[in-house]
Amino acid sequence: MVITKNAQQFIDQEAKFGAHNYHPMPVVLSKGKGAFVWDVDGKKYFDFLSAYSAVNQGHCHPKIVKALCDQAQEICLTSRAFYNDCLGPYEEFATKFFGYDKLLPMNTGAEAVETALKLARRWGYVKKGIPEDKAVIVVCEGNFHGRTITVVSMSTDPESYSQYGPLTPGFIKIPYNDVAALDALLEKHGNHVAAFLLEPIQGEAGVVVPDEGYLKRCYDACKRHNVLFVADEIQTGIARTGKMICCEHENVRPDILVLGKSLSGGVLPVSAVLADDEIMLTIKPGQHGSTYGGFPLASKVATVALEVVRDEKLAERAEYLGKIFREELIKFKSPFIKQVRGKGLLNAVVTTPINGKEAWDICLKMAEYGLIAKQTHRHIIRFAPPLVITEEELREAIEIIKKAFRELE
Ligand code: IF1
Repeated sequence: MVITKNAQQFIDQEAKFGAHNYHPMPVVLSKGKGAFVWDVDGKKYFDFLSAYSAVNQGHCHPKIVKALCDQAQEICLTSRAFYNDCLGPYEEFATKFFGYDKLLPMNTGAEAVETALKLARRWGYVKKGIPEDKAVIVVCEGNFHGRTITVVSMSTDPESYSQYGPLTPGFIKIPYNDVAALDALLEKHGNHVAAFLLEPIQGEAGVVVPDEGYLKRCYDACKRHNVLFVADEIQTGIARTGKMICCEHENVRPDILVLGKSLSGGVLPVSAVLADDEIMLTIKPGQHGSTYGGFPLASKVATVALEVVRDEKLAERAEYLGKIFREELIKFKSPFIKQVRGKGLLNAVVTTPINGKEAWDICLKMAEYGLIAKQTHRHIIRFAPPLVITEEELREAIEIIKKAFRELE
Protein backbone atom coordinates (compact mmCIF):
# COMPACT_ATOMS: atom_id res chain seq x y z
CA MET A 1 0.00 0.00 0.00
CA VAL A 2 1.08 3.57 -0.72
CA ILE A 3 1.72 5.97 2.13
CA THR A 4 1.26 9.54 0.92
CA LYS A 5 3.41 12.43 2.14
CA ASN A 6 0.35 13.81 3.84
CA ALA A 7 -0.17 10.60 5.82
CA GLN A 8 3.54 10.15 6.51
CA GLN A 9 3.82 13.45 8.40
CA PHE A 10 1.32 12.24 11.01
CA ILE A 11 3.08 8.90 11.30
CA ASP A 12 6.44 10.64 11.79
CA GLN A 13 4.97 13.05 14.32
CA GLU A 14 3.65 10.20 16.48
CA ALA A 15 6.96 8.41 16.23
CA LYS A 16 8.83 11.53 17.29
CA PHE A 17 6.60 12.86 20.06
CA GLY A 18 4.56 9.88 21.21
CA ALA A 19 5.54 6.91 23.35
CA HIS A 20 6.33 3.85 21.26
CA ASN A 21 3.79 1.55 22.90
CA TYR A 22 1.97 0.66 19.65
CA HIS A 23 2.78 -0.53 16.16
CA PRO A 24 -0.18 0.77 14.12
CA MET A 25 -0.95 0.02 10.49
CA PRO A 26 0.13 2.94 8.28
CA VAL A 27 -3.41 4.27 7.82
CA VAL A 28 -4.13 7.79 9.16
CA LEU A 29 -7.83 8.27 9.79
CA SER A 30 -9.69 11.54 9.98
CA LYS A 31 -13.38 10.79 9.52
CA GLY A 32 -15.93 8.09 10.30
CA LYS A 33 -19.59 7.42 9.51
CA GLY A 34 -21.43 4.19 10.26
CA ALA A 35 -19.36 1.23 9.08
CA PHE A 36 -16.90 3.42 7.17
CA VAL A 37 -13.82 5.52 7.91
CA TRP A 38 -11.82 7.89 5.70
CA ASP A 39 -8.11 8.65 5.79
CA VAL A 40 -6.44 12.05 5.54
CA ASP A 41 -6.30 11.70 1.75
CA GLY A 42 -10.03 11.06 1.51
CA LYS A 43 -9.74 7.34 0.83
CA LYS A 44 -12.72 5.35 2.16
CA TYR A 45 -12.43 2.06 4.05
CA PHE A 46 -14.74 -0.51 5.59
CA ASP A 47 -13.85 -0.52 9.29
CA PHE A 48 -13.49 -4.15 10.39
CA LEU A 49 -11.96 -3.40 13.77
CA SER A 50 -14.58 -0.98 15.12
CA ALA A 51 -12.02 0.40 17.59
CA TYR A 52 -11.82 -3.05 19.20
CA SER A 53 -15.63 -3.25 19.38
CA ALA A 54 -16.10 0.19 20.93
CA VAL A 55 -18.15 1.46 17.99
CA ASN A 56 -20.78 -1.28 17.64
CA GLN A 57 -23.35 1.48 16.95
CA GLY A 58 -21.23 2.78 14.03
CA HIS A 59 -18.95 5.82 13.85
CA CYS A 60 -20.49 9.14 14.86
CA HIS A 61 -23.99 7.76 15.34
CA PRO A 62 -26.21 10.88 14.99
CA LYS A 63 -28.29 10.17 18.11
CA ILE A 64 -25.23 9.52 20.26
CA VAL A 65 -23.38 12.57 18.92
CA LYS A 66 -26.48 14.68 19.53
CA ALA A 67 -26.71 13.47 23.14
CA LEU A 68 -23.02 14.33 23.56
CA CYS A 69 -23.36 17.84 22.10
CA ASP A 70 -26.63 18.64 23.89
CA GLN A 71 -25.34 17.58 27.29
CA ALA A 72 -21.95 19.26 26.73
CA GLN A 73 -23.76 22.58 26.66
CA GLU A 74 -25.57 21.95 29.95
CA ILE A 75 -22.95 20.47 32.30
CA CYS A 76 -20.17 17.96 31.68
CA LEU A 77 -18.58 17.13 35.01
CA THR A 78 -19.76 17.57 38.58
CA SER A 79 -17.69 14.98 40.50
CA ARG A 80 -19.47 12.60 42.84
CA ALA A 81 -19.18 15.09 45.71
CA PHE A 82 -22.58 16.31 44.50
CA TYR A 83 -25.59 14.78 42.80
CA ASN A 84 -26.39 15.47 39.15
CA ASP A 85 -29.55 15.03 37.11
CA CYS A 86 -28.10 12.48 34.63
CA LEU A 87 -26.50 9.73 36.72
CA GLY A 88 -29.63 8.53 38.52
CA PRO A 89 -31.72 8.28 35.33
CA TYR A 90 -28.84 6.42 33.62
CA GLU A 91 -28.41 4.01 36.55
CA GLU A 92 -32.13 3.25 36.59
CA PHE A 93 -32.19 2.74 32.84
CA ALA A 94 -29.07 0.56 32.66
CA THR A 95 -29.88 -1.64 35.67
CA LYS A 96 -33.35 -2.35 34.26
CA PHE A 97 -31.85 -2.88 30.81
CA PHE A 98 -29.42 -5.56 32.03
CA GLY A 99 -31.47 -6.84 34.99
CA TYR A 100 -29.35 -5.99 38.03
CA ASP A 101 -30.04 -4.10 41.29
CA LYS A 102 -27.14 -1.66 41.02
CA LEU A 103 -24.54 -0.10 38.71
CA LEU A 104 -21.11 1.27 39.60
CA PRO A 105 -19.86 3.66 36.90
CA MET A 106 -16.21 3.90 35.81
CA ASN A 107 -14.41 5.09 32.67
CA THR A 108 -12.08 2.55 31.08
CA GLY A 109 -12.37 -1.21 30.84
CA ALA A 110 -9.34 -1.87 33.00
CA GLU A 111 -10.82 0.28 35.78
CA ALA A 112 -14.09 -1.60 35.60
CA VAL A 113 -12.21 -4.90 35.88
CA GLU A 114 -10.31 -3.51 38.89
CA THR A 115 -13.66 -2.53 40.38
CA ALA A 116 -15.04 -6.04 39.85
CA LEU A 117 -11.95 -7.52 41.54
CA LYS A 118 -12.35 -5.21 44.53
CA LEU A 119 -16.04 -6.04 44.78
CA ALA A 120 -15.39 -9.77 44.55
CA ARG A 121 -12.70 -9.68 47.23
CA ARG A 122 -14.85 -7.50 49.48
CA TRP A 123 -17.82 -9.85 49.08
CA GLY A 124 -15.49 -12.77 49.81
CA TYR A 125 -14.52 -11.28 53.18
CA VAL A 126 -17.81 -9.75 54.23
CA LYS A 127 -20.31 -12.32 52.96
CA LYS A 128 -18.46 -15.56 52.36
CA GLY A 129 -16.22 -15.27 55.41
CA ILE A 130 -12.86 -15.80 53.73
CA PRO A 131 -10.07 -14.98 56.25
CA GLU A 132 -8.54 -11.50 55.76
CA ASP A 133 -6.07 -11.29 52.85
CA LYS A 134 -6.67 -14.90 51.78
CA ALA A 135 -9.17 -14.31 48.97
CA VAL A 136 -8.31 -15.97 45.67
CA ILE A 137 -9.65 -15.01 42.26
CA VAL A 138 -9.50 -17.65 39.55
CA VAL A 139 -8.70 -16.47 36.02
CA CYS A 140 -8.04 -18.13 32.67
CA GLU A 141 -4.84 -18.60 30.72
CA GLY A 142 -4.79 -16.38 27.63
CA ASN A 143 -6.99 -13.74 29.26
CA PHE A 144 -6.96 -10.04 28.39
CA HIS A 145 -8.60 -7.73 30.90
CA GLY A 146 -6.62 -4.51 30.47
CA ARG A 147 -3.30 -2.89 31.31
CA THR A 148 -3.11 -1.80 34.97
CA ILE A 149 -0.61 -3.55 37.24
CA THR A 150 -3.22 -5.64 39.03
CA VAL A 151 -4.91 -6.54 35.77
CA VAL A 152 -1.66 -7.57 34.05
CA SER A 153 -0.91 -9.62 37.18
CA MET A 154 -3.66 -11.94 35.91
CA SER A 155 -2.13 -12.18 32.44
CA THR A 156 -0.24 -15.19 31.09
CA ASP A 157 1.26 -13.16 28.22
CA PRO A 158 4.81 -12.02 29.07
CA GLU A 159 4.36 -9.07 26.67
CA SER A 160 1.71 -7.76 29.06
CA TYR A 161 3.30 -8.40 32.47
CA SER A 162 7.05 -8.86 32.26
CA GLN A 163 9.26 -6.24 33.88
CA TYR A 164 6.25 -4.54 35.46
CA GLY A 165 6.60 -6.44 38.73
CA PRO A 166 6.25 -6.86 41.60
CA LEU A 167 2.80 -8.03 40.56
CA THR A 168 -0.40 -8.29 42.59
CA PRO A 169 -0.85 -11.67 44.32
CA GLY A 170 -4.10 -13.56 44.82
CA PHE A 171 -4.78 -14.98 41.35
CA ILE A 172 -4.81 -18.60 40.26
CA LYS A 173 -4.66 -19.29 36.51
CA ILE A 174 -6.36 -22.29 34.96
CA PRO A 175 -6.71 -23.30 31.30
CA TYR A 176 -9.58 -21.68 29.37
CA ASN A 177 -12.40 -23.91 28.15
CA ASP A 178 -11.62 -26.54 30.80
CA VAL A 179 -14.47 -27.06 33.28
CA ALA A 180 -12.65 -29.98 34.90
CA ALA A 181 -9.76 -27.67 35.85
CA LEU A 182 -12.19 -25.26 37.51
CA ASP A 183 -14.03 -28.09 39.25
CA ALA A 184 -10.81 -29.60 40.59
CA LEU A 185 -9.57 -26.25 41.86
CA LEU A 186 -12.84 -25.42 43.58
CA GLU A 187 -13.02 -28.87 45.17
CA LYS A 188 -9.61 -28.26 46.70
CA HIS A 189 -9.58 -24.53 47.53
CA GLY A 190 -13.20 -23.46 47.02
CA ASN A 191 -13.54 -21.99 50.51
CA HIS A 192 -10.88 -19.37 49.76
CA VAL A 193 -12.07 -18.54 46.25
CA ALA A 194 -14.10 -15.34 45.97
CA ALA A 195 -14.65 -15.33 42.22
CA PHE A 196 -14.03 -16.84 38.82
CA LEU A 197 -13.36 -14.15 36.19
CA LEU A 198 -13.51 -14.86 32.47
CA GLU A 199 -14.18 -13.50 29.00
CA PRO A 200 -17.10 -15.43 27.45
CA ILE A 201 -15.03 -15.35 24.23
CA GLN A 202 -11.33 -14.54 24.55
CA GLY A 203 -10.77 -11.53 22.29
CA GLU A 204 -7.06 -10.76 22.45
CA ALA A 205 -6.23 -14.48 22.50
CA GLY A 206 -7.62 -14.49 18.93
CA VAL A 207 -11.39 -14.76 19.29
CA VAL A 208 -11.25 -18.09 21.11
CA VAL A 209 -14.80 -19.43 21.38
CA PRO A 210 -15.20 -22.00 24.17
CA ASP A 211 -17.20 -25.21 23.72
CA GLU A 212 -20.96 -24.93 23.97
CA GLY A 213 -22.03 -25.39 27.57
CA TYR A 214 -18.73 -24.18 29.02
CA LEU A 215 -20.14 -20.97 30.50
CA LYS A 216 -23.13 -22.75 32.03
CA ARG A 217 -21.03 -25.53 33.53
CA CYS A 218 -18.56 -23.02 34.99
CA TYR A 219 -21.45 -21.03 36.39
CA ASP A 220 -22.93 -24.16 38.01
CA ALA A 221 -19.54 -25.10 39.49
CA CYS A 222 -19.26 -21.59 40.96
CA LYS A 223 -22.72 -21.89 42.50
CA ARG A 224 -21.85 -25.24 44.12
CA HIS A 225 -18.89 -23.58 45.87
CA ASN A 226 -20.42 -20.18 46.67
CA VAL A 227 -18.05 -18.48 44.23
CA LEU A 228 -18.97 -15.40 42.19
CA PHE A 229 -19.13 -15.82 38.41
CA VAL A 230 -17.69 -12.60 36.95
CA ALA A 231 -17.98 -11.96 33.21
CA ASP A 232 -15.73 -9.46 31.45
CA GLU A 233 -18.07 -8.53 28.60
CA ILE A 234 -16.16 -5.37 27.73
CA GLN A 235 -15.55 -6.70 24.24
CA THR A 236 -18.27 -9.36 23.87
CA GLY A 237 -21.12 -7.32 25.35
CA ILE A 238 -23.46 -4.69 23.88
CA ALA A 239 -24.74 -6.94 21.06
CA ARG A 240 -21.36 -7.79 19.50
CA THR A 241 -21.83 -11.59 19.56
CA GLY A 242 -25.51 -11.67 18.61
CA LYS A 243 -26.98 -11.27 22.12
CA MET A 244 -27.02 -8.22 24.37
CA ILE A 245 -24.33 -9.97 26.42
CA CYS A 246 -22.51 -13.10 25.29
CA CYS A 247 -23.43 -15.09 28.43
CA GLU A 248 -27.06 -14.97 27.24
CA HIS A 249 -26.17 -17.57 24.60
CA GLU A 250 -26.09 -20.05 27.49
CA ASN A 251 -28.72 -18.38 29.67
CA VAL A 252 -26.09 -17.49 32.23
CA ARG A 253 -26.59 -14.38 34.34
CA PRO A 254 -23.18 -13.36 35.73
CA ASP A 255 -23.07 -12.36 39.40
CA ILE A 256 -20.89 -9.44 38.36
CA LEU A 257 -21.12 -8.06 34.82
CA VAL A 258 -18.34 -5.84 33.48
CA LEU A 259 -19.05 -3.55 30.51
CA GLY A 260 -17.07 -0.91 28.61
CA LYS A 261 -16.18 0.04 25.05
CA SER A 262 -19.54 0.27 23.18
CA LEU A 263 -21.37 1.29 26.34
CA SER A 264 -20.71 4.80 24.99
CA GLY A 265 -20.81 3.97 21.28
CA GLY A 266 -17.17 5.04 21.02
CA VAL A 267 -17.47 8.73 21.84
CA LEU A 268 -16.14 8.70 25.42
CA PRO A 269 -14.52 6.14 27.73
CA VAL A 270 -17.47 4.78 29.73
CA SER A 271 -17.43 1.52 31.68
CA ALA A 272 -19.62 -0.03 34.33
CA VAL A 273 -19.92 -2.87 36.79
CA LEU A 274 -23.36 -4.33 37.46
CA ALA A 275 -24.33 -6.53 40.40
CA ASP A 276 -27.10 -7.13 42.91
CA ASP A 277 -27.29 -5.48 46.34
CA GLU A 278 -25.80 -8.42 48.23
CA ILE A 279 -22.56 -7.80 46.35
CA MET A 280 -22.62 -4.12 45.44
CA LEU A 281 -23.53 -2.78 48.88
CA THR A 282 -20.43 -4.34 50.45
CA ILE A 283 -18.56 -1.24 49.22
CA LYS A 284 -19.40 1.75 51.43
CA PRO A 285 -19.07 5.52 50.84
CA GLY A 286 -15.47 6.59 50.45
CA GLN A 287 -14.15 3.11 49.69
CA HIS A 288 -14.03 3.32 45.88
CA GLY A 289 -14.63 5.84 43.12
CA SER A 290 -13.31 7.97 40.27
CA THR A 291 -13.37 11.69 39.39
CA TYR A 292 -15.08 11.08 36.07
CA GLY A 293 -16.99 7.89 36.90
CA GLY A 294 -20.67 8.48 36.14
CA PHE A 295 -20.17 12.05 34.96
CA PRO A 296 -23.24 13.72 33.43
CA LEU A 297 -21.86 13.67 29.89
CA ALA A 298 -21.06 9.94 30.08
CA SER A 299 -24.39 9.14 31.72
CA LYS A 300 -26.38 10.81 28.93
CA VAL A 301 -24.24 9.30 26.19
CA ALA A 302 -24.38 5.77 27.63
CA THR A 303 -28.16 5.92 28.00
CA VAL A 304 -28.60 6.90 24.35
CA ALA A 305 -25.93 4.41 23.19
CA LEU A 306 -27.91 1.58 24.80
CA GLU A 307 -31.20 2.87 23.35
CA VAL A 308 -29.62 2.75 19.89
CA VAL A 309 -28.55 -0.88 20.37
CA ARG A 310 -32.08 -1.79 21.45
CA ASP A 311 -33.99 0.32 18.88
CA GLU A 312 -31.86 -0.71 15.91
CA LYS A 313 -31.95 -4.36 16.99
CA LEU A 314 -28.19 -4.61 16.75
CA ALA A 315 -27.98 -7.96 18.55
CA GLU A 316 -30.28 -9.57 16.00
CA ARG A 317 -28.31 -7.93 13.16
CA ALA A 318 -25.01 -9.22 14.56
CA GLU A 319 -26.43 -12.73 14.82
CA TYR A 320 -27.81 -12.71 11.26
CA LEU A 321 -24.84 -11.02 9.57
CA GLY A 322 -22.29 -13.09 11.49
CA LYS A 323 -23.74 -16.28 10.03
CA ILE A 324 -23.39 -14.86 6.52
CA PHE A 325 -19.80 -13.77 7.18
CA ARG A 326 -18.66 -17.16 8.47
CA GLU A 327 -20.59 -19.11 5.81
CA GLU A 328 -19.04 -17.08 3.00
CA LEU A 329 -15.49 -17.33 4.32
CA ILE A 330 -15.76 -21.03 5.06
CA LYS A 331 -17.04 -21.60 1.49
CA PHE A 332 -14.11 -19.56 0.17
CA LYS A 333 -11.22 -21.94 -0.19
CA SER A 334 -7.92 -20.14 0.29
CA PRO A 335 -4.64 -21.88 1.09
CA PHE A 336 -4.06 -19.04 3.57
CA ILE A 337 -7.12 -19.88 5.66
CA LYS A 338 -6.78 -22.52 8.36
CA GLN A 339 -9.91 -21.76 10.34
CA VAL A 340 -12.81 -19.33 10.50
CA ARG A 341 -14.39 -18.86 13.92
CA GLY A 342 -16.49 -16.48 15.97
CA LYS A 343 -19.96 -15.58 17.16
CA GLY A 344 -22.18 -12.82 15.82
CA LEU A 345 -19.92 -10.16 14.35
CA LEU A 346 -16.89 -11.03 16.49
CA ASN A 347 -14.96 -13.26 14.10
CA ALA A 348 -11.43 -14.30 13.29
CA VAL A 349 -9.64 -16.03 10.46
CA VAL A 350 -6.63 -18.13 11.43
CA THR A 351 -4.09 -17.99 8.61
CA THR A 352 -1.07 -20.02 7.54
CA PRO A 353 1.87 -18.07 6.14
CA ILE A 354 2.56 -18.70 2.44
CA ASN A 355 5.68 -17.60 0.52
CA GLY A 356 6.66 -15.47 3.48
CA LYS A 357 3.31 -13.66 3.34
CA GLU A 358 1.66 -13.35 6.73
CA ALA A 359 -1.51 -11.95 8.29
CA TRP A 360 0.10 -8.48 8.43
CA ASP A 361 0.62 -8.54 4.62
CA ILE A 362 -2.98 -9.59 4.10
CA CYS A 363 -4.11 -6.69 6.30
CA LEU A 364 -2.00 -4.25 4.24
CA LYS A 365 -3.50 -5.67 1.03
CA MET A 366 -7.04 -5.36 2.39
CA ALA A 367 -6.31 -1.74 3.37
CA GLU A 368 -5.13 -1.09 -0.17
CA TYR A 369 -8.48 -2.44 -1.42
CA GLY A 370 -10.46 -0.40 1.11
CA LEU A 371 -10.97 -2.48 4.25
CA ILE A 372 -9.10 -2.16 7.53
CA ALA A 373 -8.69 -5.02 9.99
CA LYS A 374 -5.90 -5.99 12.33
CA GLN A 375 -4.01 -9.17 12.95
CA THR A 376 -3.48 -10.45 16.46
CA HIS A 377 -0.89 -13.02 17.56
CA ARG A 378 0.77 -12.83 14.16
CA HIS A 379 -1.44 -15.36 12.34
CA ILE A 380 -4.97 -14.42 13.33
CA ILE A 381 -7.00 -11.65 11.69
CA ARG A 382 -9.96 -10.28 13.62
CA PHE A 383 -13.04 -9.21 11.63
CA ALA A 384 -15.47 -7.12 13.66
CA PRO A 385 -17.33 -4.42 11.70
CA PRO A 386 -19.75 -1.97 13.35
CA LEU A 387 -23.07 -3.80 13.83
CA VAL A 388 -24.91 -1.17 11.77
CA ILE A 389 -23.29 -2.49 8.57
CA THR A 390 -25.94 -3.51 6.03
CA GLU A 391 -26.10 -6.95 4.40
CA GLU A 392 -25.20 -5.41 1.06
CA GLU A 393 -22.18 -3.63 2.55
CA LEU A 394 -21.11 -6.80 4.33
CA ARG A 395 -21.21 -8.79 1.07
CA GLU A 396 -19.18 -6.08 -0.63
CA ALA A 397 -16.64 -6.22 2.20
CA ILE A 398 -16.41 -10.01 1.93
CA GLU A 399 -15.49 -9.61 -1.75
CA ILE A 400 -12.66 -7.25 -0.78
CA ILE A 401 -11.38 -9.74 1.80
CA LYS A 402 -11.43 -12.57 -0.77
CA LYS A 403 -9.70 -10.42 -3.37
CA ALA A 404 -6.89 -9.59 -0.93
CA PHE A 405 -6.38 -13.26 -0.03
CA ARG A 406 -6.37 -14.29 -3.72
CA GLU A 407 -3.94 -11.54 -4.69
CA LEU A 408 -1.31 -12.82 -2.23
CA GLU A 409 -1.58 -16.52 -3.05
C1 IF1 B 1 -5.21 -1.96 23.79
C2 IF1 B 1 -6.86 -6.65 22.39
C3 IF1 B 1 -9.12 -6.02 22.06
C4 IF1 B 1 -10.78 -6.15 26.66
C5 IF1 B 1 -11.41 -6.92 27.64
C6 IF1 B 1 -10.86 -5.34 29.28
C7 IF1 B 1 -10.22 -4.52 28.37
C8 IF1 B 1 -10.18 -4.93 27.04
C9 IF1 B 1 -12.07 -8.20 27.28
C10 IF1 B 1 -9.59 -3.23 28.81
C11 IF1 B 1 -9.47 -4.12 26.06
C12 IF1 B 1 -8.29 -3.80 24.10
C13 IF1 B 1 -7.47 -2.68 24.56
C14 IF1 B 1 -6.56 -2.40 23.39
C15 IF1 B 1 -6.48 -3.64 22.61
C16 IF1 B 1 -7.72 -4.35 22.97
C17 IF1 B 1 -7.95 -5.66 22.49
F1 IF1 B 1 -6.37 -6.63 21.18
F2 IF1 B 1 -5.91 -6.44 23.24
F3 IF1 B 1 -7.38 -7.81 22.61
F4 IF1 B 1 -10.13 -5.28 22.12
F5 IF1 B 1 -9.30 -7.14 21.52
N1 IF1 B 1 -11.43 -6.50 28.91
N2 IF1 B 1 -9.19 -4.47 24.90
O1 IF1 B 1 -10.75 -6.57 25.38
O2 IF1 B 1 -10.32 -2.13 28.40
O3 IF1 B 1 -8.97 -0.42 29.64
O4 IF1 B 1 -8.66 -0.68 27.19
O5 IF1 B 1 -10.78 0.28 28.08
O6 IF1 B 1 -4.63 -1.30 22.95
O7 IF1 B 1 -4.75 -2.28 24.90
P1 IF1 B 1 -9.63 -0.66 28.33
